[in-house]
Amino acid sequence: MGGALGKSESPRKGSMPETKLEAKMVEAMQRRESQGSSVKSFNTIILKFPKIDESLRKCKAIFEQFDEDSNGAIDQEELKKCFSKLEISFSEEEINDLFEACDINEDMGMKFNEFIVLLCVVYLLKNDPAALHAKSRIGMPKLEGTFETLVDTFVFLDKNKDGYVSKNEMVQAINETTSGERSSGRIAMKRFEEMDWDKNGMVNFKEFLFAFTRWVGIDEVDDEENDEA
Ligand SMILES: [Ca+2]
Ligand SMILES: [Ca+2]
Ligand SMILES: [Ca+2]
Repeated sequence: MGGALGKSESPRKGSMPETKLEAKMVEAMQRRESQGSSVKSFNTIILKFPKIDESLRKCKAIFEQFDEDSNGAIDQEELKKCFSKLEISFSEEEINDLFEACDINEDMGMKFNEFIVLLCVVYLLKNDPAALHAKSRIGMPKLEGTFETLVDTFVFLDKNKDGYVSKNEMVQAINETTSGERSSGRIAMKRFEEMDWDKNGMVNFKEFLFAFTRWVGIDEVDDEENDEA
């Protein structure tokens, strides 16, 4: 592992929000972080993987419902209809920003894993005090429990509550779990590198979610059906 010496936790390098949407995401995350996390260890999260996986897969029906032309992806128009049906009130600009942010393979469509990430980001953003009275934030009460678990996990990992998970924080979380096993540092690094896909040393909530869908194996299932490349 490269010499990770020097300044402990060098402050906020690379952690400035790059887009308006990311700034909002960080703000919403920090608001949520002030409420703390019920997650006690990384292990408890791993134990929840199968349940989270199952719940997210049920999302497939929703996905198919909104993929009106059944081409395996939700395009911008389909997404707008989806939002209006779920009564998620976002401006046109916000929807476009979200779409762009979650379309990581840049094919102008939300594939299943991208759609899940998008919904979960929406869930986070809708955690505003004004909406607290609402029972359901995005019109899918069953899924929202799973989304909350994912948010809670991120809150657990983000020790300094700046809205990003740094490499050090990931190492810390894994070390707490496996108390001093020699392999744990390497596992933490590997997990972190899987999450930090733009390699700037910081993981935001969106990156975390994409990694998560990969860990539970959701993108694979989706890819089998779409073999245009
Ligand atoms: Ca479609
Ligand atoms: Ca895409
Ligand atoms: Ca952090």
